[in-house]
Amino acid sequence: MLIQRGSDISSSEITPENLCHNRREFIKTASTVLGIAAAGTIIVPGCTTNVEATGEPQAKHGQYDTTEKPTSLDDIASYNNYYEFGTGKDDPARNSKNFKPKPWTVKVEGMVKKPATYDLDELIKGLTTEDRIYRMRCVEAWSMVIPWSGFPLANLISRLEPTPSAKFVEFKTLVDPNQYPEQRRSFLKVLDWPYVEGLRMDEATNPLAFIATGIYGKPLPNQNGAPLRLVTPWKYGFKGIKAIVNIRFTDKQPVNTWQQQAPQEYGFYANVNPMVDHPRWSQARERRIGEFFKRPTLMFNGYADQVAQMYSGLDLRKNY
Ligand SMILES: Nc1nc2c(c(=O)[nH]1)N[C@H]1C(S)=C(S)[C@@H](COP(=O)(O)O)O[C@H]1N2
Ligand SMILES: [Mo]
Repeated sequence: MLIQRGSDISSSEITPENLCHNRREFIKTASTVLGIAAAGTIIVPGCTTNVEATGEPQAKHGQYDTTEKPTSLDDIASYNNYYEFGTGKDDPARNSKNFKPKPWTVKVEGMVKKPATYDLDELIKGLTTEDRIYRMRCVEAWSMVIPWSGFPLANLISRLEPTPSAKFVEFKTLVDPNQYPEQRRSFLKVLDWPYVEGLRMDEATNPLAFIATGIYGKPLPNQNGAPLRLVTPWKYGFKGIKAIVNIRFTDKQPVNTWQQQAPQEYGFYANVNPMVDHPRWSQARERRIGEFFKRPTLMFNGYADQVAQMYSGLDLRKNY
């Protein structure tokens, strides 16, 4: 199989893009030199996105960050898939205004040395927060570039100490009909609740697998999965389960929600693959939100260098 490598991504506009993406450094420097309080919105010349300078110490441009222009916070937080709040793209923003991401508990269970119901603050206390600017490719053939903050899933997993028998990790979203309008329906349900996702253990501990708690250096908007959601940028967006309340370690491959819903259309792996079309549409191209023309979709969403080796023995046509 031909695998397009991350380094093949067009670098035509790398200079202006770099200028924008080194904006944190730019803002810090500008703030110091010009004596601007590092708090308001600073518009970096030549960048089309307004950038918030939070005054928080920010990590440097990291090895996993894309240099592409991030999608605006406005688009990231107003064009969503979160069926618990409704199936329209604007339903999550509208219907999640009163959602309560705090207090929050996460139940850790299964093949793990430290099973417990943790308060979220306690669960993630001491984990170092990082920024990751990742592409996100929805199976519906649109994409965004999102500057997440959070921590590698591997760091959380290692503190929970799964036993050697654990081969997969399964996640579940909150069930709360008081907060999620779609969970109040007793017939014509759009999905079976809770929303479930899973990863093989090697995928879950791959350095790219990330738990996001923020976007653009601010807490995660409710519509994007507050207070914590999974991010696996080489997989279709539906693997990125939101508002996680349950983490279970198991030796059996989990049945994720979309696979259970339509097994002929969605599988467990959901690796981005431009050569395997969805039964009802092509996956060869995608529309970047905010852009007009479609662009080619890259194998593993451009992350082949980091993830391809995990699937070397796997027929990616069968294991879609
Ligand atoms: N609980 C839950 N998680 C979910 C979904 C959902 O409907 N419910 N939708 C998924 C899909 S299809 C996508 S593309 C991403 C969208 O994430 P975003 O709204 O933050 O861009 O969330 C994923 N996580
Ligand atoms: Mo999606």
